[in-house]
Amino acid sequence: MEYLGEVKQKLLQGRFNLVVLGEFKRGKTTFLNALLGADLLPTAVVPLTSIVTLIQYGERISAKVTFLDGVVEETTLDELHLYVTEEGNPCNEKNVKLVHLEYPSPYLKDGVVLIDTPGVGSIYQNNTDETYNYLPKVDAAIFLLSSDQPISRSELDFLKDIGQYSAKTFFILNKVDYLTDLDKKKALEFAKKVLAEKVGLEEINIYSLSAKLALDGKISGDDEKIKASNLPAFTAMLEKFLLKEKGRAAINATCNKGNNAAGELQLGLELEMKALGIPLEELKAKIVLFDEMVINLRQEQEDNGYIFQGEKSKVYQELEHEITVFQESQDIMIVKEIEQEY
Ligand SMILES: Nc1nc2c(ncn2[C@@H]2O[C@H](COP(=O)(O)OP(=O)(O)O)[C@@H](O)[C@H]2O)c(=O)[nH]1
Ligand SMILES: [Mg+2]
Repeated sequence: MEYLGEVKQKLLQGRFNLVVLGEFKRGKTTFLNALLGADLLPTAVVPLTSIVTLIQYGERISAKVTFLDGVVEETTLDELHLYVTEEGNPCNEKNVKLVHLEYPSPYLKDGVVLIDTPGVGSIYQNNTDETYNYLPKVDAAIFLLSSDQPISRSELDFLKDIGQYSAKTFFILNKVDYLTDLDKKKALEFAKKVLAEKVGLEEINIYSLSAKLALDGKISGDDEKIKASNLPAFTAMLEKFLLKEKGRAAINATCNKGNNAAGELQLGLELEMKALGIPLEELKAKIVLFDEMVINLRQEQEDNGYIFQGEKSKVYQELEHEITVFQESQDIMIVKEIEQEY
């Protein structure tokens, strides 16, 4: 519930969290680097990103590490891997909470915060936890699928969870440099079909691209590579979205968060009512027992009454009998005495 305060703060400051999500090794970090046009964040063939990294606008490049105890330290891009990767910071032994980067990219203007997450599904549970913990802060998501891997069960489950928070989710089918043009088309159609069927998404914005090719092209200034990567089709759409729909999406995402908070409250209340309901049930059972006891007591009282009445009349009868016997004996004695006298 406490995150509602954070959400309000974010809305007031005009911040918009655009979070890159997906399973590990789908190319999330490579894609962010390609979008920003520089080798900023470390990438690798093994599950690498272990810490959430926020990239905000800044006139000059800077990097800050926030630790779990609240301490903030400046660092450099070269040393970033010591904090944000599973290799440099195994199981987050350095107790890093977040990493903030500042970078002068036009995508980051107007309060856009690009966020790299460790992703889900790797053997490192702490990476999945980090990503899940970040979901409530998502305004819009860029979800990466990879064309060399079929969509997995955990990706589909994760997508259902994202839908509760994100106002808009863009899909990227990455690593299409592995495919021929015909296969690209087939892979794209297949991904769309699976997402529609399994996640129930009606409107799917899915772009096939090669983050690796785009990054190579941007670093080497090779326009042909950039064009072949298909990144420009995605960035054209993203720019339009950030310019025109970002505000509405931020409000929708805030509404989603409000709904979730209300849902949590309702669940809490239901649980509380249930907890109250247990003694109530017990009380009801006790009342039934009590009523039964009262009925039994009444019956016993009635029975005792009958017994008492019976006993009473028995005593009367005996008394009457004794009186009669006494009377008769007295009569006889009186008659005898009278006879003796006269
Ligand atoms: N062939 C190819 N490899 C890619 C592409 N994008 C990323 N990779 C590689 O996939 C591996 C994982 O990338 P990374 O960005 O670290 O994935 P993350 O775990 O999702 O952040 C790295 O070896 C990247 O070089 C791509 O478009 N094509
Ligand atoms: Mg990564």
